[in-house]
Amino acid sequence: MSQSTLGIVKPDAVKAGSLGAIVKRLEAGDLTVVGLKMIHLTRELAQGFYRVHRNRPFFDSLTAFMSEGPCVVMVLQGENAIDRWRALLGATDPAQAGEGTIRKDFGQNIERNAAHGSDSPESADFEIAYFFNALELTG
Ligand code: 3AN
Repeated sequence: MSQSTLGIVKPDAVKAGSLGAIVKRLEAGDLTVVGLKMIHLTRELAQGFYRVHRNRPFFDSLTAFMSEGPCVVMVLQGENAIDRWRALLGATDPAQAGEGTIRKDFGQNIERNAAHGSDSPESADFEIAYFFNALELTG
């Protein structure tokens, strides 16, 4: 079943110049980019995006990080895209992530972990609509 998922190349990875390498990984993994833009999130937009984590101890630090510089948000499509993108990302904590995964190779720590992927179809629907309207998506 073809699915859509939201990917973010986070501010740490954009600043490090890893955007192209990360996009190359997902294209090599047979995911198709159907929407993409670079944005500099405000603190409020980051808080809204991560609202499910609002009561977690890392919420303030996470939303400060996500608004510290530009990030790239993208919609990825393909068979089973949600799980396949998360497999390419690896575990949330780069120290636990498998060899050859994006977070292992580009992440610094559990917060500054290079990239994001939706974790369920419901999250993907919310997250894609948070950043994109229909005119900005080609698929
Ligand atoms: P994932 O992005 O792997 O689905 P979530 O949804 O549990 O992980 O966490 C969302 C984001 O919050 C992570 N990508 C990471 O940047 C940050 N995060 C998660 N757990 C921690 C933690 N214990 N300390 C700091 N930041 C965290």
